[in-house]
Amino acid sequence: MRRIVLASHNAGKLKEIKAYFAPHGFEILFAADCGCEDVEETGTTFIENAILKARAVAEHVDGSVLADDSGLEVDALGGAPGVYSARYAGEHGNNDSNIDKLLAALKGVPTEKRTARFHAMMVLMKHAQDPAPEIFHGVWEGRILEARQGTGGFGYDPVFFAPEKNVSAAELDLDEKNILSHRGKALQKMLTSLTRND
Ligand code: ITT
Repeated sequence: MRRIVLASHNAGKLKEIKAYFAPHGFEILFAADCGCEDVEETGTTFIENAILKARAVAEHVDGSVLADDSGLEVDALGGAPGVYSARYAGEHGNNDSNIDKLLAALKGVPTEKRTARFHAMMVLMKHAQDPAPEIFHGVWEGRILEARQGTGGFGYDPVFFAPEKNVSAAELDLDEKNILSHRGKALQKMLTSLTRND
């Protein structure tokens, strides 16, 4: 069993990443359970923030650390909320207010102009001084609905329309979301890399 510490305090991410790796013999530990504090995300790009998060946790634990910096890029909003996705409406992690703000910002924008995508930038660091962390990027193309649909997932899932299935991301089960999502695609690249020499 190989162990990887996830440098995240987001339970939604942990659930998806754990489920993805479980059949492949990887145990994913939550940084929150290792007593690691949340680091301030001062970067203006996903990659900067992912590296900051991974390094902060790697300084406190032995072994590999994985960080996931992710977010939503909405074309009609010039790429917002982007790296500010978790705190778009002010309070970090308030999914309900974030969605309300997004729907208000897109009020009156026609369906064809509501295009958006999720990004997941994953950084795998062997230790805090690792000069060459591995980077895996996944993208999920879709559009923003006019109202919430479904109760699964987390974050913006209820308003993210997944064209592959004609439903919102919150109407997919965990395994379906992991096949289609930005996170699932980044994890697939990571798994390929981790198992290349097995
Ligand atoms: P950690 O930094 O502790 O990992 P966080 O929630 O602060 O948790 P980010 O800074 O990467 O993480 O922000 C990601 C935000 O983007 C997240 O809070 C959601 O609002 C949104 N997001 C990312 N992936 C998502 C997904 O699969 N479904 C819905 N929303 C997602």
